[in-house]
Amino acid sequence: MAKTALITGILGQDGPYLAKFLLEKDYKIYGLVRRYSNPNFGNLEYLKIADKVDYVEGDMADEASLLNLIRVIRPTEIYNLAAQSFVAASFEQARLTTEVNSLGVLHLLNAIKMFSPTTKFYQASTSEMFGLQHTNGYQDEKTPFHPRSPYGISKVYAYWLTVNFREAYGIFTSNGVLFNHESPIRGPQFVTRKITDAVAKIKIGLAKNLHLGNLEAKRDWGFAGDYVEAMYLMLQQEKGDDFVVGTGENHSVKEFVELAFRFAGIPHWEEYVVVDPLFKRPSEVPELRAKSDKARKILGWKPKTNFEELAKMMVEADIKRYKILNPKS
Ligand code: NAP
Ligand code: G4F
Repeated sequence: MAKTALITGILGQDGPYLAKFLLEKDYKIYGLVRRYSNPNFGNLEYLKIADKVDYVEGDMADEASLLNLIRVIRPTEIYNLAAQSFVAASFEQARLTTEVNSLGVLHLLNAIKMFSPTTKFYQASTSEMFGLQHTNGYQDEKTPFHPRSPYGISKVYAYWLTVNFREAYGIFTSNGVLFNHESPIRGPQFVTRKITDAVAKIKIGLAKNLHLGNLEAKRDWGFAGDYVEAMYLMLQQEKGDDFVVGTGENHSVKEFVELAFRFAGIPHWEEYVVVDPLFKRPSEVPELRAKSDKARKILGWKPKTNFEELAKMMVEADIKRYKILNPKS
């Protein structure tokens, strides 16, 4: 019988890439969509799979909706990708971030325990949990947590709850501790997409500059399309476990800016970029870099797309998008 997967966060960045990957493996996909006056299926349309998903309604902040859903569909696997995932917003909306990212996971795990204890559960954990901590310049599964935002804190709760349901109730649960991953359908508020979107607009004369915060922050950036394979592989193991997933290389925001302008063929990026305190955070994570030896060894996973290829893919996609919208440019 075909495997079934419930993907929460189906309308975000990772949801569509994961759905596409699992559809190619003949899964039946349920995608959780919350009540919205006007839901946006644009990312699924971009990957040409919007009509291949069974949409189900519910909200991570509404326990009853999740209990009922799991009772009815009892999927083989759940990939919990739903979150208030924007770190900067979590400082202003800490309670909402906690309700969705922490308590939402409690609701889902309780639903599994009560109605579908053989369902395997993937939790979208994050390198933001490490915050200031590192082990010789890297973060791996043994690095302690020191989150620097309400977002990071909310994800630490969810991480440990995921571990606890494995240890206390024997449920198959795994944490994928993923480092930053991007794509042409990355949300426009995140720094890489903000940069490639602005560069494309500058290129065709629709914008004159780009306001950014901390240009010195370093991230380990990979391609979302590569990372969803690691999520899948985690749920195909004999038992649940926790894995760090990243490229092992990091780069500064400034390096990403330089590359994006270069790929767009625009010289002198400094003439366009304005450092704006509005985009600086009350507490920053200065540097993240993954040591994903465990994922490479046990899952056999490795990234396929490097930093330059990622930046080029995103710049080209945004330029193409604006050219279609402005054919005379
Ligand atoms: P994303 O683009 O922000 O997508 C998050 C999704 O969660 C959106 O589709 C959103 O729905 C949904 N959501 C938010 N609140 C919800 C609620 N109350 N009920 C139901 N759905 C809700 O995030 P992403 O980049 O795909 O990341 C996927 C997951 O991985 C997130 O949990 C994120 O925290 C985590 N993560 C991401 C990265 C990364 O670099 N991308 C790295 C580590 C971990 P709407 O479309 O309706 O707003
Ligand atoms: O692109 P960002 O907003 O991503 P951030 O904060 O690293 O979080 C992302 O990755 C996490 C994994 O590590 C995920 F868990 C999380 O859900 C999200 O997907 O910011 C990256 C860096 C930060 O240091 C930020 O301060 O870029 C810096 N930055 C500088 N100027 C900016 C800007 N970030 C944004 N969003 N906008 C700016 O103007």
